[in-house]
Amino acid sequence: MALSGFRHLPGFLDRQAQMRLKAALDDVLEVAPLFVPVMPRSGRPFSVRMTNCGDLGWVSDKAGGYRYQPTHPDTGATWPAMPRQLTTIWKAVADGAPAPEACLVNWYAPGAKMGLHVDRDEEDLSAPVVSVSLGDDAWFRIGGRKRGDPTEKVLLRSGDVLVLGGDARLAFHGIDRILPRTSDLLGEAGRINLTLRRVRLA
Ligand code: MD3
Ligand code: FE
Repeated sequence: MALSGFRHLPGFLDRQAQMRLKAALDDVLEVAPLFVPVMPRSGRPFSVRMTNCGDLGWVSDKAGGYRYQPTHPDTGATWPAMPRQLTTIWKAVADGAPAPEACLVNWYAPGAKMGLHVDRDEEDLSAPVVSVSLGDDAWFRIGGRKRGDPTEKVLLRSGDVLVLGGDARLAFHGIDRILPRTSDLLGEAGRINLTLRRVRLA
């Protein structure tokens, strides 16, 4: 892997830690149901459903585009607090970056994917993004700073953590596909990815 700031920590969470995190997320989902984000201008829906926890959440709709806001786009309620397990993971791997403000929860049903993109809606682009995978395996793809740069694929499994800092922070990346029923953690086919992010400058 040519990108210096890319760290893959396979099996960072053991099965018990994954189950505890899943239980905490069930509480988040009860208060902040999954919504369908829609692309700016085209109005095309994402195949991934989303919600958030923490002070800020990432949302997207046709009129307002990509942004962070303190409230759920459908219910208008403030996002639920970030579970303690997540701030603990951030402290362990984020190299002293200021506290995370947003946790984007991505839900992949079988067939859902996420095209190659760069995450740059955050004001603080010096903090890493920390990703936690739960449930079915997925093929993650990461390239370079330019869309045409060569890419590599990495299999992400339940309990894996990724740290995307340095060069990797502004790299193109996406999810090609999930491998339904490769994990029994969620009790149904699908995958959850959590991304912890610092949004504003500290
Ligand atoms: C590399 N999520 O939410 S996580 C996203 O599995 C996103 O749901 C994917 O891309 C998922 O924006 C990939 C790994 C990841 C997350 C953020 C990154 C890789 C990243 C930000 C910059 C570079
Ligand atoms: Fe991303």
